[in-house]
Amino acid sequence: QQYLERLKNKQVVRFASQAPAHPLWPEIERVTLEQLQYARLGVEGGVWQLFAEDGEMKMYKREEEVDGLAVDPLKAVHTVKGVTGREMTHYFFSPDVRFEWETTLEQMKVLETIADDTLVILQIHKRVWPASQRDALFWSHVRRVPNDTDRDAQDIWIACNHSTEHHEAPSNEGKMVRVALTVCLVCQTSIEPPADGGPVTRDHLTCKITYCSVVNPGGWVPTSALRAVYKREYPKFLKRFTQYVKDRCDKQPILF
Ligand code: 6CM
Repeated sequence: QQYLERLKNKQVVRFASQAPAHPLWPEIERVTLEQLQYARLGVEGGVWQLFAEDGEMKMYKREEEVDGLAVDPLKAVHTVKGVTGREMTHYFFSPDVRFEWETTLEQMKVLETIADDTLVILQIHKRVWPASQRDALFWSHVRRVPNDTDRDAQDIWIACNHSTEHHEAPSNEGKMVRVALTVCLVCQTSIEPPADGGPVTRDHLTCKITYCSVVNPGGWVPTSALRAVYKREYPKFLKRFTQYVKDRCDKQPILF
């Protein structure tokens, strides 16, 4: 009994984030859990339009405009072998490796470390002609979520990015147009245990991924040009990012 108590406390310490003390926390908690529910909804029902497909990867969009600006919600599903959900979301969240896979970036700065799992980040994206250059200021949070629908299944991992404000980067300064974004990457690992009862290796892992994104470009941009950029850039991003994580994890111990 004492041992179980100690184990429980150890886990609480290990998994508790320092973020709950921060004023942004209620929003981080709400948006992250909303995004998780949203990602888990299927793409059936006729509102989602398939616009890109490559092997296991499928990308869907809904064409929507706000004040004449395209803000098309995007949802992508993918299945990647040999990695875990924890590894996927870790590399999506970690600013240390962002330039390894994010090709739209010019500069990036961590403005605030709220906790190990929660950051405020300012990004300057490459200019795409004929539009003005864009920046993005968002909090970024990663967490493990116990799988309540199937207790035997692996936990779910989510990384969530959502636009915010910060005194170090007011949006009305400079010539950048600030985009507004809500993005999530939700991952779940499944393990096909070896028939001979041997150890689980990367050959026995499959990671199911859902990536959702809504970006408001924040200022004038021709809708058809924006949609053409998204059609090219989103599949490129997801293929490059997942391949990066596979290569990075290969020959490394598995992080469940
Ligand atoms: O989710 C992705 N990346 C994350 C880390 O960088 C993060 C950032 C998302 C920013 C997306 C906004 C890009 C701004 C694009 C400029 C629009 C102007 C185009 C003008 C066309 C004429 O969540 C991957 C994001 C992949 C984006 C393709």
